[in-house]
Amino acid sequence: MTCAQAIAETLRRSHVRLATAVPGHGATQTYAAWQAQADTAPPFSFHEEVAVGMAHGAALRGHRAAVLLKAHGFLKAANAIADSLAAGTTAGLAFIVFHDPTGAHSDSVVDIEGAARELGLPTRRPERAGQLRALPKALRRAEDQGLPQLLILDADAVSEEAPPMPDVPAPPHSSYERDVARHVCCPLLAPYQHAVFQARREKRDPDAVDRPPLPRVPAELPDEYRVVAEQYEPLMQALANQPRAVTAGDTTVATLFALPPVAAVDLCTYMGGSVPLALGAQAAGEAPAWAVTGDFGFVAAGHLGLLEVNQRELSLNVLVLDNGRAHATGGQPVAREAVDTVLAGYSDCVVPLHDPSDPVACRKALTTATKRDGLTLIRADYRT
Ligand SMILES: Cc1ncc(C[n+]2csc(CCOP(=O)(O)OP(=O)(O)O)c2C)c(N)n1
Repeated sequence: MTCAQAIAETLRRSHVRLATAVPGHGATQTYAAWQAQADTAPPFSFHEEVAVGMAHGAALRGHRAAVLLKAHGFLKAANAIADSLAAGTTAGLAFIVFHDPTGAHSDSVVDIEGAARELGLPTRRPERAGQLRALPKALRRAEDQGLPQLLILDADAVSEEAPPMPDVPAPPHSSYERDVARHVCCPLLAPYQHAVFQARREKRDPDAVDRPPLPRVPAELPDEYRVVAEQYEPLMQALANQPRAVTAGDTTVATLFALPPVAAVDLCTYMGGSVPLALGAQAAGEAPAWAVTGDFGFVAAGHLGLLEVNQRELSLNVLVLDNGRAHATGGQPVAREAVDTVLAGYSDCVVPLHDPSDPVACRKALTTATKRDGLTLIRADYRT
C-alpha cells in the first residue's frame, strides 16, 4: 500500500465523513485513493476556499472532515482558514498540506508553516515515518481544543510504501449545539470570538470568556445596520419559519438575523462562505441546508460554491439578496449585469422574488424552493 492509499484509509477509519481536495502533487494521489474507496467517487474541488468552507461546515455540525491541498491552495483559502479559527470546530477538522520542497510540481516554492503559525493555526510537521500516526492525533486534538489543525506532509512521500496503519479514534464525542455568539462571524461578535480563539489556542477554558449580550434584531442593532436590516426582515422571518438542518449566512447585513428573536441563521464565516458552509453540512447529511448571501458577496466569491452543488449532485437553497449595493461596507454599487452574468450559468435554478417586502410572497418563494431538488437560487429583488 502507498502512503497516499494509507492516508485515505486512515481518514476513513478515523470516521472522516467529508474530505475535499484540489489537485496538486500529493493531494491528487491521496484524494484519488479516497475516491477509490467511495461508492460514488466525490469530485475534486476547483477552489481551496470552497474546499475549506465545505469541510468546516461539516465539522462545525459535528462530522469529521479533512481538506487535501498544496501550499499555494492553503494561501488561497487563508480567509476561510482564519475564520475557521474564529468560529472553531465541533468535530475534528484537519488541513493536510502536501509540501513540494523543490517546486518540481509547483508554480513556485512556497512554505506556509510560518504563515500558519502566525495565524495561530495549530501546526505539526511530522517526519516521514510519523506522517500516518499524525492524522488521527490531529483529529483528536481538533476536538479537544475546538480548533482545526494543520499537518504539513512531504508530497514526495505519497508514492512510498506506507508504514503500518495507526490506531484510530472512536467517532466524535461532542455534537453540534447552535451557538450564534461563537459561530456567526461578524463585527459585533468578533472581539468575543477572538478571545475564545486565544483561550483555545493557549489551552485555557473557552467557557471562562464572558459572553457578550446578544442584541435583538432589528430593533437593537447599531444605526448603520438597522435601516438595512429592516428591509430584510420579512424574508428572514419567513426563512426562520422554514424547516432547516442548517442555515449559513454570508457577510451581508441579513446574517444579523441569526440574533434573537428571529434566529434564522446558524453559521457564518468569510465573504462568499455561506454556500460552501451550508453545502459541506449538507454533504455530511444535514438537510435541508440554506445559504443567505448579499449580491456583492455572491458575485465576489459565493458563486464558486455553486459549482460544487451541481458536481456533487447535492441539494441547496440559496437566497441572493439583490439590493444593488454592498451595504455592510457603506453601499458601494453592484451592477445588475454582474449578478445577471453570474446567474446566467444557473438560469434553470433561479426563482425570482419580486416583492421581498411582502411576507406572503416570501413564504411562497421559500416553499417553492423546498419542493425542488438540486440547486435553487431565490433572487430577492430589492433594487426597485
Ligand atoms: C475578503 C473580503 N473582502 C472584503 C470584505 C469587506 N466586506 C464585508 S461585507 C462586504 C460587502 C457585502 O455586501 P453584500 O454581500 O451585497 O451584502 P449587504 O451588506 O448589501 O447586505 C464587504 C466587501 C470582507 N469581509 N472580506
